[in-house]
Amino acid sequence: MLRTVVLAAFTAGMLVHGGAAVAQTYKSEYRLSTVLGTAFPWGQAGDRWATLIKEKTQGRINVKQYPGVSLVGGEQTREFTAIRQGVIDMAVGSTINWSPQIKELNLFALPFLMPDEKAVDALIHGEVGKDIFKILEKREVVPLAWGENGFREVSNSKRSITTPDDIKGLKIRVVGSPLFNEIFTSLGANPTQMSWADAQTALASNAVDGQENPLAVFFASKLPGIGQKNLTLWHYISDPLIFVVNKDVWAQWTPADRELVREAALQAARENIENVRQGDASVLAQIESGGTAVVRLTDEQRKPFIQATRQVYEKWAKTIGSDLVKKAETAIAKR
Ligand code: X2X
Repeated sequence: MLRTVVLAAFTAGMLVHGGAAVAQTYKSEYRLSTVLGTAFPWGQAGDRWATLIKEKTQGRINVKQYPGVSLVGGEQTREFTAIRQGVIDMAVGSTINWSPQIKELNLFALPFLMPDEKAVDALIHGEVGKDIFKILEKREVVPLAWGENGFREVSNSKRSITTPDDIKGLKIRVVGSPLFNEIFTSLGANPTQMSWADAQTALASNAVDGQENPLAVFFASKLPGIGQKNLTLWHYISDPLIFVVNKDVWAQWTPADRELVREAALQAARENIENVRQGDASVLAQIESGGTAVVRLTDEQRKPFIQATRQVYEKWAKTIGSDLVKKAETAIAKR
């Protein structure tokens, strides 16, 4: 019904008033959800997408960003459901946060699957990325582009981590799917699941000892200032971001505007990935000069971590789908 009205308005608008008639059928504001705000590459990505949409559509589509997943009261693992329900119109969301609803997204959290940025690119810009977009389309959202939160490194307030033994007994905050609990349990740690908002309070009060997040998040959240003085670069997983639009919202827009929203997403996502990757070196330098002890694991030092988590990897590969995991492993081997 709505679609018919929009199309009719579009046709009439084309014939009679140029683009003007179209705008009347659009919402006055589209709500864009992100977990992090503009102090972080993730929030900047959402902000940039919104700005580009406004520019490209000459104001026909007006997007407002809601950071802190405030549209779902900060409960980031409920974001995907809220997009489907139309509580959220569009999002730049993390594979981790949506993985409780879409089991295939756990792929990116298989421990030590992606050793470097080229491996990430082999997935998101290859067949695997296309397969996952098809899965999202079946779940009634419109996926437009892949961005990046980044490689997740582990920090804690107690001691340097260079071997799995060092992580034993540490209380580590994790998020998202049960896969994270299993990874940290396999390493002998004591994982506890909570939202990012709660995590910062828990870290500050020493209710938990550690956490894992990309360098840009660690730094801009000022975690060293709340006692997170030990950081280990182990590159165990990288969390891609996905730019999506609710399917009914998408259907409201004219084909020409949809194309502009897609172009805007692709551009914002490209810039986001560049920002994260180019920013990492300077962020790391600032972390180190601020007094955080940084351990860089060598390939040799990573091996016992890979071994310790291997059973979890194999178990979850079946949950995710062995074909998809094999496709990912092959794409990474060929990178
Ligand atoms: O909660 C986290 O750790 C964060 C901010 O990285 C995500 O939303 C996945």
